[in-house]
Amino acid sequence: MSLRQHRNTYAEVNLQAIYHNVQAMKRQLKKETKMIAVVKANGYGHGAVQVAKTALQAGADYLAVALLEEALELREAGIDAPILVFGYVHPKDAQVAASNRFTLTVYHKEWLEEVKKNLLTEPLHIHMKIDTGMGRVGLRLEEEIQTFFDVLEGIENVFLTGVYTHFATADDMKMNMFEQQKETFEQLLYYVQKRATERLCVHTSNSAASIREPHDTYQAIRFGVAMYGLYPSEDIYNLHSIQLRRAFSLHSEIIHIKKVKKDSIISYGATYTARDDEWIATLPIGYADGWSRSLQGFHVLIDGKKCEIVGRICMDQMMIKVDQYYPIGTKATLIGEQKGTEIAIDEVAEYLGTINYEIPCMLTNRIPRRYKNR
Ligand code: PMH
Repeated sequence: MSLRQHRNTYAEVNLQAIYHNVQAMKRQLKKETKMIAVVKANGYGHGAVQVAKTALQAGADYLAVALLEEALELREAGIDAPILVFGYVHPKDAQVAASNRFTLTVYHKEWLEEVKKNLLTEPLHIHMKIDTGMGRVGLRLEEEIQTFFDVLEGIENVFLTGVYTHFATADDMKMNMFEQQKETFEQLLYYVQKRATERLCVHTSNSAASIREPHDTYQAIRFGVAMYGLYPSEDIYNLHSIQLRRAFSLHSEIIHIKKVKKDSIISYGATYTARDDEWIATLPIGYADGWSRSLQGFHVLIDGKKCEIVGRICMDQMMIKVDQYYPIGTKATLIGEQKGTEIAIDEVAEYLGTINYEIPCMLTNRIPRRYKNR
């Protein structure tokens, strides 16, 4: 899309911050603990290839994505590191995974039975997923684990090299479900290790668990949201045990400005009426960019000052109320810092009633990502 070079609305991703966050986490881990950098969903909206390269330079050992397509994107960009795919990959695509040296997540004996029908020309590594309470995917019972191994042992070229689970409440210091999941995992891990033929890479910790208990992590951690400089929750932030740097900011510029008379109407649905004679500026960003219509009433920064988003947010544009005339081309910051004032991703998330994870992910690929390395 040629828009990528020409648009004056863009996200800026500070790769130096990502580098810092990887190293800050690594310093807290035991020396032998590996780091799996989670770059699914286009690196949580930051750009998978650039984040992956930066994370590897900073000392991450593996990458993880959700989809086969996402893994292929990394390989096509020349990234050679081991890649774990968290999500479901159809058995017919096992050969593609094997040829590209991807590690797949498996939690069905039926999946193995399908793969068994066609001999893979290269070895395929898999990690077993155990469901210890998240209720999403994974083996839950000892019997399921035993039958999984029964099928696996009859298949050539498929090797179990790891086992993992995922926590539902590691970011919430009050929930003891975290402890229960750890306990369930320990119990089921016993049966897995008893039948495994090689030493497994065991991993359970997401960002929250890694920050809470950096020394209690098995062989690897899966480092996601904190790598991007976002705390998984207020509880984790309040531990004050790691200083993260935010990597993402979002900018646009004024493309039109006018003084409207008191009682003038702004935008679709006539939901805003000027309370006075007011300066109204237009910014070229809208809900088709992922800047949700629900952000009406929130604010952006112009000249370091918070300016209200007035009227309905349109598909490609929105209006803001400014305190004075500003020339066309004046920079607007929607996320990030301007003259010492900041709009954090967490504030946008709170206004929308969601979590910080969702904000960079929801901004579509109409918004080019620019990379800063200093
Ligand atoms: N491991 C798995 C299996 C995950 O799904 C995720 C994030 C992570 C690790 C990293 O978690 P973190 O970003 O909290 O460090 N998965 C998701 C998800 O599915 N929805 O929100 C986050």
